[in-house]
Amino acid sequence: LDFDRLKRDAAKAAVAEVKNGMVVGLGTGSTAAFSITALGRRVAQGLRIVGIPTSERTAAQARSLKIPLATLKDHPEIDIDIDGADEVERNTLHLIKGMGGALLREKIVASASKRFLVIVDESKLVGRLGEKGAVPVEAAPFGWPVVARALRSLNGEPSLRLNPDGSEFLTDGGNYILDCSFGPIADPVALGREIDGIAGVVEHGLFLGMTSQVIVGAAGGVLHYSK
Ligand code: A5P
Repeated sequence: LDFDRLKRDAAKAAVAEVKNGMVVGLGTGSTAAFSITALGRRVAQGLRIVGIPTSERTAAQARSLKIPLATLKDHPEIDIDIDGADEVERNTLHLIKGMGGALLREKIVASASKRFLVIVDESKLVGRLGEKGAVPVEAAPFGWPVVARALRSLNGEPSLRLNPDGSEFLTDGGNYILDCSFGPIADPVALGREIDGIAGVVEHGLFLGMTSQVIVGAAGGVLHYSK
């Protein structure tokens, strides 16, 4: 399967929903990057929008395509947010996000959006969150060992995210990421609440009850899931 093609198909379908005058949340990651490319093309053809980027990387891409950018101070309410995900739970549309490290800004932007469109290729659909990967947990550098210990007591296996050179990975907010494996998560809402309750946790990658629609690039064509 050509996953880039599937990601691009999903991204294009999402960008078709953007209309003149909208405030648009710009996601982060390889799938979201295709949506920003598609949006840049529409802006070049005369579409008038402003984008709120969810990472420095996304802001740089948007600037290079001359997509006008703004901040949450200008627009605390966003019309539509288009972003990728690492796992999508089929029945609930709950998500795991943050393998790209942008989860904090991504969650703020998604929470401020009237519509949150999630774009994925079909490999991201799961029966249970946690089936494939870890839950990224953003932690204040001062407190990360305490956060790691608390995550272990929730039966997670946290591992501090490192750069290829062995230094600690830093988020745009200057925090660390603990990638925490839980295996298949029976009750994501309860787990999310427990993680939220740990002092030193800045944010976690469980995006629960936030999704408006999932647009899936699949070999047989684009699929739309909403609740
Ligand atoms: C970034 O922090 C993430 O939440 C991404 O949205 C997620 O990791 C999906 O990325 P890909 O589209 O590159 O798989």
